[in-house]
Amino acid sequence: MINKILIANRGEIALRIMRSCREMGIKSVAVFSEADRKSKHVYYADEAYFIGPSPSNESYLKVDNIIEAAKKSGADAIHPGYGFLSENAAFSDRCKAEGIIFIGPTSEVISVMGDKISARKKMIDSGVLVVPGTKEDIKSDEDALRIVKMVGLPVMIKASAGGGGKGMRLVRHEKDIISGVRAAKSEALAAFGDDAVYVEKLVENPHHIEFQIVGDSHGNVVHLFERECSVQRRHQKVVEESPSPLMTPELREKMGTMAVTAAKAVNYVGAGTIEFLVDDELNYYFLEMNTRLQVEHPITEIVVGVDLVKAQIIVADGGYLPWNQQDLLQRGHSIETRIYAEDPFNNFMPSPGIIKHITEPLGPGIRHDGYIYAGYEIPIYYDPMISKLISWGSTRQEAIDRMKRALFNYKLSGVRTNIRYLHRIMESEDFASGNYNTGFIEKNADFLLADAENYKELEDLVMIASFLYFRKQTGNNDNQHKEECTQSNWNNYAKQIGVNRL
Ligand code: MV4
Repeated sequence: MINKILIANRGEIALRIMRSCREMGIKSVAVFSEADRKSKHVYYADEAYFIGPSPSNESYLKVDNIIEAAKKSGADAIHPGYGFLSENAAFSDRCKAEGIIFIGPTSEVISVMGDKISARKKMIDSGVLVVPGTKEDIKSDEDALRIVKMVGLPVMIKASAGGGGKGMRLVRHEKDIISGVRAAKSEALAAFGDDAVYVEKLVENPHHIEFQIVGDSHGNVVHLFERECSVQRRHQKVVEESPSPLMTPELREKMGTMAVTAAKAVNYVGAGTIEFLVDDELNYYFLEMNTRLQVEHPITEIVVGVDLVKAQIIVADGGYLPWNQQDLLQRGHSIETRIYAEDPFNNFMPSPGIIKHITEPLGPGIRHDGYIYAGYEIPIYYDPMISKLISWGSTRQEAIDRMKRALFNYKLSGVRTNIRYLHRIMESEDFASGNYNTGFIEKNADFLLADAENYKELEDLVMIASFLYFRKQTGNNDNQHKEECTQSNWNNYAKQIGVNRL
């Protein structure tokens, strides 16, 4: 019986997991780095343990420190969230060796799926459609020429240890084969310490569509339908929606069944995601499997009406899946937008700093998974994602309208964010029509940034208003902000943004 879970993560996902723990009557244990002493997950948990300096390789990635905290707290299980140690086979193994339940798959499954060549082999042998290409890695220049010509140009050269677009190279012309393969190999070696690369035929203008699956330790696997994740910038997802506007009932049935086949091929236990590339003719190909809970899991929860974290905990504890495939239905439409502390008008530079004011959007059909609060300083050490807005509507249009309303009502100052940029995505013709693919961001780049000057002015006004409000509230006596609330600093600040008199 799981009574206490250590959450080996931070930010919004740590809070998300703790919320399910609380509903289940399970105690939660937080771990935190130096920079996260005042993070919300530390306050929300029943207990919290310090695990090291701010850089994640000295804290959230330090296996020994996390295991030590788990032992001290008497936690029965560890939930890794996403990122950090969530897809680390050695960590899954270590938990097992220490008698702690790892809420995720076994190290064997993580290893097979983490190595993209072995994942492709496994899928081919199980009858899952993969992108046409090779089963073997490229060992020499001769291999490169032979294999690429066999697959047929144009091709993608991919790192076996990669995934998510890292160490990937497009080759369109014969003269670029050897240099492309060599470059991919050295990039892969530098990034992953493993230079194995493989070849796939290029899928032109693909959609990225993924299926959520959950398996239990009794051999049951279900899928929870799809998420359309084609709105990406430099292999970072920006907006996701479910159902996919591209999907037909027949295609959904076929891809869902294939996702279950893929999971069963590795006796998958836990929540996982099968990623597919889908072309305009609705040909679909297995791309990768992610062996963790994903950032965009809420849109599945909203449309299907489930709690994926609860399901993860139940199956990790040896329980049965809480649903049969025929119980699971999609109802209405859900969209997620990822809020980043970054400046879209300055090449998406991260914008860490102290949150001066935050008004979170509420109301019908809106869920906000976040962790920041007024006075909190967003650390420079971690991912700049500060929250996720998730909308639900009975139709796609209603989900879009609610998302626009929530983005409009989301007021945040102290750091720059991509909120206006996300609003522009909702306003674009391509998104509104649902007629878009992975080329969306590039195709709409000018439109998405078009109102930079107007918006900056507006943002500055919000900054001034919230700064004044903040001063009034704190009366200059708040220690953390005492310095920046002095009159001279304020005058300086006002001058910088071109305001001489208030
Ligand atoms: C591809 C592809 C076209 N053909 N593979 C990028 C991230 C990684 N998960 C796989 N990626 C791609 N693999 C073949 N054979 C195009 C992409 C791709 C992409 C995929 C999903 C979402 C956005 C993308 C943006 C550029 C390229």
